[in-house]
Amino acid sequence: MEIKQEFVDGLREAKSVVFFTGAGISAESGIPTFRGKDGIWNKLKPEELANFNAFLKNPQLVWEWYQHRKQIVHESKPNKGHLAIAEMQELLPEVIVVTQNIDNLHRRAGSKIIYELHGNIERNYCSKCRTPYTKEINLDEGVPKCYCGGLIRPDVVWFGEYLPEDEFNESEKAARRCDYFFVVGTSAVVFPAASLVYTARQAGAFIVEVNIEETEVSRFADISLFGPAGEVLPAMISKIKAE
Ligand code: BV8
Ligand code: ZN
Repeated sequence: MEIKQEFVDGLREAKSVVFFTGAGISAESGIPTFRGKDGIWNKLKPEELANFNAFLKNPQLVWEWYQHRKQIVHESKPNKGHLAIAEMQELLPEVIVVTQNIDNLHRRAGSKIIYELHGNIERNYCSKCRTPYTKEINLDEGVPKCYCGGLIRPDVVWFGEYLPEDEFNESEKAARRCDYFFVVGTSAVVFPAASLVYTARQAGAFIVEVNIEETEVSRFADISLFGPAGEVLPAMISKIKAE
């Protein structure tokens, strides 16, 4: 993948940059993506797991799936792609992360402004009264319940559920304001999150795709940098830093 000097020169002058990320940026941390060849949906269909009715039908199964994924996240650490995005904060005036990921790796990498569109696997709340639930989850005692009797659920956005309003509104504002909108490691098939790419493009942002293969976004991107995010983003950083 070749990173053109004129692109780097332009990026150096950027006032605001958004990194819109998906499961692909965490792949090199050992967290399986959703739709790739090793994707987790291949084994388990989203309809069966990532929706509220599936949860009501079989809360134990859905909880086991999230506890399994949380285990993987706890054994993972931010990779060079996450770290490069965090480092961009020292090089440019405003760097905003808008992520579909629930793995908390951008925060652990040191990114400061992060909008989590699909929630965070470390947080839970009561499905009835919505009170946050901060106790340790231990499924040996069965599915955790709130004092009100409601089932405790992970604080993630399931299919058919609305995205957190503030996070999405702030993300739309950032997409409208930025000079560069990076689309990193996402198949861009899940809406309304993916609509941010088109919002940014309509507002005149330079769209940069970072992926290992073509996606829905490729034909809209001003440039596509094909390669693993953990290689492409650090390479871009070193070019920005080189005089
Ligand atoms: C909504 C939960 C309004 C947390 C996820 C029918 C009824 C209701 C809604 C719909 C419907 N039909 C369509 C919809 C809309 C639906 C949707 O978009 N469906 C799609 C699949 C068609 N959206 C919703 O339901 C949303 N809510 O619309 O509410 C509403 C309300 C009521 C009624 C109607 C409408 C909610 C969507 C959120 C769903 N929750 N996750 C969790 O368990 O994780 S989605 C899931 O997909 C994750 O959040 C994930 O982040 C997201 C997107 O996937 P990606 O991150 O892109 O991952 P993927 O594997 O797909 O791609 C990885 C990419 O990385 C690939 O391109 C690969 O090439 C690349 N890659 C791999 N390795 C690397 C790499 N790139 C770089 N470097 C590497 N090393
Ligand atoms: Zn409750």
